[in-house]
Amino acid sequence: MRILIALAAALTVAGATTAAQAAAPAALAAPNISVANVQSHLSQFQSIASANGGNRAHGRPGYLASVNWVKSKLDAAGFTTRVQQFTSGGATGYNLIADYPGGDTGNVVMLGGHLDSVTAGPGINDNGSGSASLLEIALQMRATGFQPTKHVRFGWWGAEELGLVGSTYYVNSLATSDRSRIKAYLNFDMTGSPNAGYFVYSASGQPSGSLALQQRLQAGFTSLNVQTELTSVGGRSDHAAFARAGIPVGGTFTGAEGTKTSAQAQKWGGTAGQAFDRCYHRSCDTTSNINATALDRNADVIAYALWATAA
Ligand code: DPN
Ligand code: ZN
Repeated sequence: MRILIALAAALTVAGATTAAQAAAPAALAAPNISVANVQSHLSQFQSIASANGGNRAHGRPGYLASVNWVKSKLDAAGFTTRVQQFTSGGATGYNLIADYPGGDTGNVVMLGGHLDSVTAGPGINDNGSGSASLLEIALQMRATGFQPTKHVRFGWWGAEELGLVGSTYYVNSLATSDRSRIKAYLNFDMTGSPNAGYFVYSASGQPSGSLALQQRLQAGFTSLNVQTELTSVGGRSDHAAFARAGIPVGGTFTGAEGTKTSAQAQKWGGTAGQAFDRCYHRSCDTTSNINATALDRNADVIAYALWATAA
């Protein structure tokens, strides 16, 4: 699905064609993100887990293998990547940071999600889903020749499952000046839950500027004719450190161990009285534990929000 931004319409003043309108493209289109490509990245994460004792957890070989694989794809697409090391629970952890060349480095839009799984399983929905979607969107920036005004940076966080360790380490490692250059952070953690809900992070209680991000994500779902609910994810994912630093935050989520109500099942389909993700933090969080429609819609909404925010 493709989401169009009606820029030309917004520039039309009383039927007059302004110089700006004449120079602008008819519409700024975020690319339609191929869910098949996202699923192929998920298969890669599954293979990495299978070859490394069944998981991609902090301190286990499947985690570093995940970092190295994502990094190789980004390097080949011309991103500037770096691996940031930290220590947690006596093991070395890694964040992967990838900068898209160009844009105003004083005005940075950042997107991220955690790349580690729990030790119980391969972590395909949690959080292969967000990780794979962000990777595909990064690759499509390059493939479509997107040249945003703002600078775009991605983060794949380590040791989220140990208490948001990697993202917290990253934010704390930034000089005050670098922190103030980050104007928005968008987080994607679990975007393909099998019994999916469509949740957008609530801006309530978050730094000012978060409401615009919330509304942009809501608008993306509206254009796909998908109803959403707001959710307060609080300190349950990697946006928390950014919010504490005063950076506007937003994100989407398709649900974890919570139970879908009958009102939600009527709105979204799926099964009432059942968890959004029955395999949450379990060995069955494999490539079978993914709702391809939810994965697809969220990937398209992420792209929509990125193209609109960084333009
Ligand atoms: N942080 C997720 C996990 O890794 O377990 C769960 C979660 C994600 C909860 C997003 C709420 C919102
Ligand atoms: Zn988790």
